[in-house]
Amino acid sequence: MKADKTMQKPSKFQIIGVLSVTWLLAVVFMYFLRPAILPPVLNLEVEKEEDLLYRPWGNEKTFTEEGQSNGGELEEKEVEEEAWSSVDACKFVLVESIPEDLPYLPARPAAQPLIQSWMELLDSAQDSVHVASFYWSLTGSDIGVNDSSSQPGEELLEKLETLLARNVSLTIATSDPTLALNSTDLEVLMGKGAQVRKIPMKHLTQGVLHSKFWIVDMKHVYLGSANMDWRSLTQVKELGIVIYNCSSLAHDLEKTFQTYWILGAPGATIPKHWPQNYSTNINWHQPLQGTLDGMVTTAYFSASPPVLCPKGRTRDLGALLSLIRDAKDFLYASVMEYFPTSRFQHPFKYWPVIDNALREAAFNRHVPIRLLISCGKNSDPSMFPYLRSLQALTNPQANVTIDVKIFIIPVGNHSNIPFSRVNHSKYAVTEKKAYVGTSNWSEDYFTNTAGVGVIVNQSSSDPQHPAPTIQDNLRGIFERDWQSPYAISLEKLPGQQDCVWHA
Ligand SMILES: *[C@@H]1O[C@H](CO)[C@@H](O)[C@H](O)[C@H]1NC(C)=O
Ligand SMILES: *[C@@H]1O[C@H](CO)[C@@H](O)[C@H](O)[C@H]1NC(C)=O
Ligand SMILES: *[C@@H]1O[C@H](CO)[C@@H](O)[C@H](O)[C@H]1NC(C)=O
Ligand SMILES: *[C@@H]1O[C@H](CO)[C@@H](O)[C@H](O)[C@H]1NC(C)=O
Ligand SMILES: *[C@@H]1O[C@H](CO)[C@@H](O)[C@H](O)[C@H]1NC(C)=O
Ligand SMILES: *[C@@H]1O[C@H](CO)[C@@H](O)[C@H](O)[C@H]1NC(C)=O
Ligand SMILES: *[C@@H]1O[C@H](CO)[C@@H](O)[C@H](O)[C@H]1NC(C)=O
Ligand SMILES: *[C@@H]1O[C@H](CO)[C@@H](O)[C@H](O)[C@H]1NC(C)=O
Ligand SMILES: *[C@@H]1O[C@H](CO)[C@@H](O)[C@H](O)[C@H]1NC(C)=O
Ligand SMILES: CC(=O)N[C@H]1CO[C@H](CO)[C@@H](O)[C@@H]1O
Repeated sequence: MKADKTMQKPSKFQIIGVLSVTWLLAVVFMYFLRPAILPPVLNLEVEKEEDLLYRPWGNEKTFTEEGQSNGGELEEKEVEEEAWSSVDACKFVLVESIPEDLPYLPARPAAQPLIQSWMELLDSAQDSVHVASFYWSLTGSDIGVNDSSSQPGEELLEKLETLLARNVSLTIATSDPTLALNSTDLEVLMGKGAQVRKIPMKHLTQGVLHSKFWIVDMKHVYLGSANMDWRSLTQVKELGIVIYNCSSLAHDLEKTFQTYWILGAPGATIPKHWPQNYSTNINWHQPLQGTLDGMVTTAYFSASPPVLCPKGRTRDLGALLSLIRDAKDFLYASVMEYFPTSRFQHPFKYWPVIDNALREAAFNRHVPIRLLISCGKNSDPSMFPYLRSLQALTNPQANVTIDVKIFIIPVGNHSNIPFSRVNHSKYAVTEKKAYVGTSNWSEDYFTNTAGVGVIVNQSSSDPQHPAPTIQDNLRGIFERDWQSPYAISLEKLPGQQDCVWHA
């Protein structure tokens, strides 16, 4: 991989001539030699949307505008240095929140209750807790609601305060501006010694910090759809993953946390080149790999937007597209919103990157696809035509299947609680991999918004006694929801309460 090395170090040579020669050589390599040596599925970390729009799967494009390697490339030596640490057990557990009063959702299969896992993580903390969250709103009074379902959130806030009393440090990165204008959670915690930085993502990228993850004692990790919001514990459907006893992945995610932290310093700007110590060599090309309980696990984190991906970090979009491209037997995805457009940049722009990948998987490779999308009182009904368009591709004669269902959580007697009773999960699962992320599937989430994802592949190392893998468990949860009475087909949408279905 000699040419790759040349690509990684051009910044050392300031002479333009050298740069262009290197670039030319590299282009020659990328276009003519590399496809011959490497498998044809490597074009994941695509730099420019034009590439995605017009040549989604064709060419190898691994340069950023600065002419730097996109960092997916690795040197064997580096990889050895960061091999799965021998003390790491790395146990992966799915966690979820189910809104109160869903009597027809089967009790099994189920992931661990999120609130229980969060409380246990905080109880176990001895040294440090790092939290990245879009916003904080852990008490009912934040939004003027007096409801018993806010209690778990309030208990969580108290638990965080006791953490500080136990001399466990608490470091928080959150988005600025915030949604939760009335919340005093952060002031309360700062008063007790928490370190807090508000990351001005609007100023930096015209986006928000939408990531939601925890790093506990630099060895346990939580990542998922839940905000630090009491409604995420009792009123919103959420899905996440906890990785226990895994310092290698915790240290890796900490690098992403540090990208936020540094941008929260007064006057900070996004570095053109992130310093070397923010780089990673745990990524799509080279996930971490380990064996525990007879299970071989590979895993890596992805991040967005691209400007917050130092060298080596796989972009969230690339991770998602690779998952779709790899799928063979099935692809099931649950997302809150589905728009093949931009959502926040005006005028809205068509952005069929994920849409095309789904259609391609269904049409070219006959992968059966199921999408479970949420609808609540605050949903935007203009997404339904896009979903109907996807579903219209279904053609049994051609063995093409794209099924869409809408998950509607009955509001019931919870109408006093605004912006809740929706499915907020964001995950996808194939026979090969599980992806748990924080992004809605529309353009902005991948181009301006800070988000993270984790991609896990497990396989049983003991074919005699195969234990269920993360993919099996996530598929089970998806099927539970898909077959529940809360999942409504697009045709039956008109007339449904608790969902804004009028297009
Ligand atoms: C802030 O609190 C006031 C008083 O409780 C309430 O009326 C208002 O709706 C709250 N604002 C938000 C954004 O929740
Ligand atoms: C909240 O509601 C309970 C009963 O539902 C009541 O006892 C309590 O006083 C209320 N608290 C506030 C702050 O209104
Ligand atoms: C916390 O640290 C402070 C200062 O180092 C010390 O005085 C105090 O005893 C510690 N408290 C606990 C519970 O360890
Ligand atoms: C993490 O490791 C500790 C110490 O080896 C062990 O006691 C604990 O059960 C492990 N946690 C999980 C969730 O496996
Ligand atoms: C990288 O090194 C700088 C300078 O020592 C330090 O301030 C920063 O926190 C480090 N970043 C990471 C991700 O380790
Ligand atoms: C449809 O495609 C799937 C996936 O390639 C394949 O397993 C299945 O046998 C095909 N069915 C028919 C009827 O061709
Ligand atoms: C809300 O409805 C659920 C069942 O639909 C019921 O169990 C619960 O008691 C009700 N709560 C209130 C406050 O009415
Ligand atoms: C998803 O999109 C909706 C509508 O644009 C937005 O309100 C919500 O915050 C987004 N994301 C989350 C929380 O994933
Ligand atoms: C998943 O892991 C197994 C064994 O660890 C490996 O053989 C397989 O190639 C992996 N699959 C993917 C899609 O990475
Ligand atoms: C608790 C939570 O994250 N709620 C979100 C539900 O979805 C709405 C948008 O429909 C968001 O604004 C809320 O933040």
